Amino acid sequence: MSHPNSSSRSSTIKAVIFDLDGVLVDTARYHDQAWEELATGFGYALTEADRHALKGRSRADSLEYILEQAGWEDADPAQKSRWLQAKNARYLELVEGLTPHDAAEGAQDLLVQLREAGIKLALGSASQNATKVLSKIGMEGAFDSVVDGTRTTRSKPDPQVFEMAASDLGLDPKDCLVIEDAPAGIQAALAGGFRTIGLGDPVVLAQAHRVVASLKELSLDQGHVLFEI
Ligand code: B16
Ligand code: MG
Repeated sequence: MSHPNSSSRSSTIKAVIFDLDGVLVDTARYHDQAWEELATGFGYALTEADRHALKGRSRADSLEYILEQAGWEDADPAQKSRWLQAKNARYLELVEGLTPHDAAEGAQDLLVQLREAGIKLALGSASQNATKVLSKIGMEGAFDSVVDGTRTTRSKPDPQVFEMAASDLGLDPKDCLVIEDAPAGIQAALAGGFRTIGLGDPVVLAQAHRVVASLKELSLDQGHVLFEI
């Protein structure tokens, strides 16, 4: 049975748009840790559901979400700004030691295979630290388009980040595949008319056209059919 979001005629994709944190590199855990330390300061313990909800959201939206959960939504804007700076400073400390060895398993091979197959590559990340992280893992210059939190004005689950990437590439969303680890990212891609692969838990990412546990499962050696969703 086809996915409810599948078009009746599937065609081979022309571009893959990669999320960064949690897809190309396991920095999602560093975002989690930095938010957890901050929230502990309010006396709020992040839950597993909070972690999933925070993934893929912008820094400012993430803080609003946590403050709402903690009952602190009326916090002073100047204090919010200090918290955002503190969270980012902690995140930057945590990613400081990243090297190309920290790239997700199978990521580098997949980028090379896609490039050799003539498929365009883009990054679609909410992070304002994306170029720094890309450079640390040796992926600067690997993409035809980089859309990150320094370019977007709307946070996932809004499709803006992926729409900008498709526009940069001159492609229609239906010809692009988005690979995401966050429910908000899958929702964003579906809202924009993209095809989707979720990376992670099939229950959490049930809305995706397909879910894999590792990028290694997406080798083109297994045939282009993998991308004909
Ligand atoms: P920053 P992605 C997202 O990156 C993260 O998933 C999310 O947890 C984070 O809050 C957001 O970037 C903003 O990151 O604070 O570095 O600007 O998954 O969209 O690549
Ligand atoms: Mg992510």
